[in-house]
Amino acid sequence: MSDKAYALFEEQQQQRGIDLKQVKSRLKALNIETPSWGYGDSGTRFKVFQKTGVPRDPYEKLEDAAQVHAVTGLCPSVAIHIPWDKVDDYGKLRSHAEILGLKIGAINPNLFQDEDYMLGSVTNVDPAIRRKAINHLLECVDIAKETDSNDFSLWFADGTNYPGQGDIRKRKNWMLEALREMYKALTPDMRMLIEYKAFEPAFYHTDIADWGMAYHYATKLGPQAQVLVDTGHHLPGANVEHIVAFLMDEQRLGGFHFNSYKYADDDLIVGSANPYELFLIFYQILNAAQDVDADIRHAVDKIAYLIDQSHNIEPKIPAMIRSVLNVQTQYAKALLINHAEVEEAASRQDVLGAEDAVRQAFEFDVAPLLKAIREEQGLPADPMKAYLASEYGAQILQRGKGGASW
Ligand code: PSV
Ligand code: MN
Ligand code: MN
Repeated sequence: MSDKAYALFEEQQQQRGIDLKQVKSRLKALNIETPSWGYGDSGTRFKVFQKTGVPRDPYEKLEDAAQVHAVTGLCPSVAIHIPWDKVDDYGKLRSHAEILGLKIGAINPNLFQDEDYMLGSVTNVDPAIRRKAINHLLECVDIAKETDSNDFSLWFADGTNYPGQGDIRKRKNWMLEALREMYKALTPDMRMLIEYKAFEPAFYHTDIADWGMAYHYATKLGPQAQVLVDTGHHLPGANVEHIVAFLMDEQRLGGFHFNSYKYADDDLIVGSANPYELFLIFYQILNAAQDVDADIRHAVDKIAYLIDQSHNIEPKIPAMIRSVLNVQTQYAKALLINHAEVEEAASRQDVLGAEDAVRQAFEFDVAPLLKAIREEQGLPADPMKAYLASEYGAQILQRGKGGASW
């Protein structure tokens, strides 16, 4: 792609009244956290396929994550999952991340893989199991102090498979009790990002099934609790961008787990099935970023963007690079929306004009823009190509099969 392509793009956007300086600086500020579990072996309930070259421990997961950051410049932090990423010395893990130019990001407590949790963790009818689950949440707060992490992504598999199996109202209150105890243990910079999911593994009811329930707990707890929107956790047809706009307006949108789905929690590469949805999510975020209310604008700056995927048939590092680039591409497109034009058409009640003003931005080819910012940042013009041309993919094959898995 030539500089001519960028010159043409620049001219086009200037004519549309787009401030490219601002677009570029926003693009350069974009950070997308990658998940440690996206580098390990993962699968479905049918099979976890073992790949050659998968990291054998949390240290190697960070090494792979560093490769993604090196070629994209977008991923300076890595979320960890406890106990999948349990180590003896979290200070050492943190130093390892720092040497690699990374930071340990969100801590994800795991309250779904222990035999004791079959009928629930924090909502289990047995007080001893509830205690054990709360202790794990508190242990994660201690780990976060050692890794210098501020965010917790809290997803609970708790729910029931049959009517009558559990007392839904009692479980609702046990959930709040557990969250309250964890909230009290937070330091002032920490945030609880409460995730919801419509169903799976529980199929009759899930204790935090949708954004309204997550929002309820967040407001009961206080300002350090917010909602985490995992794009794969909705029932088909849900308008995710509406949820995003609503939560931002309430200053309770803490972050995202990005992935793509067609049917349910498919955990596929973000932007692969529905890139327009991702673009429209960013449209809502950028709309809030211009709000007259400074508190809403500041809340937008604090949104955590995380990938939450399990690559089970595709090679892990390139799959992660693909995801991150898909997010960057849709964000770049959304930055080309002329909000004044949308608003003007909407205020004239020009339905088609308003829709056109939004969609137009999606239809631009942003490749020249992305290439230009990568050049300015000293990054490879084509991150995927650069990774594939590196020796790293071949080197890690020495690790053999049987790497870390969930
Ligand atoms: C659950 O489906 C989820 O999306 C939660 O975020 C977990 O922490 C993650 O997957 C990994 O199991
Ligand atoms: Mn998730
Ligand atoms: Mn999920």
